This record gives sequence, C-alpha cells and structure tokens, in this order.
Amino acid sequence: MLGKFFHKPSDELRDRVPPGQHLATGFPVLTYGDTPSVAAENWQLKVWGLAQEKVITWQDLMAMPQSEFTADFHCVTTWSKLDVQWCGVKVTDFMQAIEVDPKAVHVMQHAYGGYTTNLALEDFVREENFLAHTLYGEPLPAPHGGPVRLVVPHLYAWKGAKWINGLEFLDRQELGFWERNGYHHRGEPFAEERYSDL
Ligand SMILES: Nc1nc2c(c(=O)[nH]1)N[C@H]1C(S)=C(S)[C@@H](COP(=O)(O)O)O[C@H]1N2
Ligand SMILES: [Mo]
Repeated sequence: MLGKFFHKPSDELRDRVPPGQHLATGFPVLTYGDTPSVAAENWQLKVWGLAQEKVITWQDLMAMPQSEFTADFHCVTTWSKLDVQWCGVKVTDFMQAIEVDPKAVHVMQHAYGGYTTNLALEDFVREENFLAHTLYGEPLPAPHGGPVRLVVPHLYAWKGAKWINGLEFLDRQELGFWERNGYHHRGEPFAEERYSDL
C-alpha cells in the first residue's frame, strides 16, 4: 500500500520528463553569444511580413490581458525543469492586437542580438504559449530573456526567443539560427525531435 502511494507521484513526474532528458537543479541559463541589455521602457516588438506592420511597446504589452503560467521547460542539451512559474501575455491574446494575413503559415521570431527561431503558425498560436515578462514573481532577469521572451512549452526551449523583438509572418517555412545549424525544424521533446531532418 505504502509503496503504491509513494510510487504514483514519481511515475507522474517521470511521464513529464521527455526521453533523454534529466531534471536540472536550479534554472540554468542557455545563451548563444552575449546577453543584450534592454530596458523595459525601451523594449519594442515589431510585427511584419504577412501581417499589418506594427510596433508593440512595453506599455502596449502591459495593457493586454495578463495571465499566470506554470510550464515545464525542456532544453535540447538534455536538461528539463518542471513547473516554471511565469506571468505574461498569452499568444492568443496578443494576436487580438495584430492583423495577420490568412496566407501566413509560419512565423520567424527575431531577438535583440540577432537570434532567430522559426515556428509553424499552429505551433505559435496555442493557448499555452505566452510572451513572458515575469519569472517567479520577479521581473524576468536579463539572462533568462528579460524584459520579454516567448515561451512555447510543447517544444524544446530553443523555440522561444529570449529578448524577443520581432515576429515576421511568412507564407512558407524559413529556418532560424539553430534550425540552420543542425537542429530540427520543429523540436517536439517527447518525439525527441532534436537534430535536423531536412
Ligand atoms: N535570443 C535567444 N533566445 C534563446 C536562446 C539564445 O541563445 N538567444 N537560447 C535558447 C535555448 S537553446 C534555450 S534552452 C532557452 C534557454 O532559456 P534560459 O536561458 O532562460 O534557460 O532559450 C532559448 N532562447
Ligand atoms: Mo536549449
């Protein structure tokens, strides 16, 4: 009886850790290159491509509906962190503020510092995806992508640009930084979509 009682939570935990991943202690920082320094009041997110061009400011973002999120985080370098707590704006709420052409099927995220990462539109516009500005109740620290980053919990964490500053809507798939450098175009952790299949 006792064994059964104590086994269940660990089975559940194990089910949430994708194959080939282990649980990290703390919250590691994974950045290619330098950490840009962007003050919240100077932060801007430009929308272009197959969308009406628009610049979203920090003030604009704060005026959108705010939500809390608890999400698991999986880095393709094999560490995962469960139940990360964030606040921010749901992508589905953000989409209400912009006008995207129905011909758009992909989106490229751009970031201060030049990082890019691509997403199919159906992987971008999902209830559980969000633009995060708060981590564990504190302003998102710069090393973790502050003032604003994207979080896409159902894919490996490289699919969320830290210091995000652009969304380019596209009528075809283009590859972002890691995707051009040997990583998978989609990156679903339970399917271990780690390395390029193209
Ligand atoms: N702009 C930018 N975004 C980025 C990265 C980066 O190097 N630059 N690294 C990606 C990778 S590989 C991961 S695992 C996560 C790491 O987020 P963390 O540093 O907050 O743990 O951010 C992703 N977003
Ligand atoms: Mo990563």
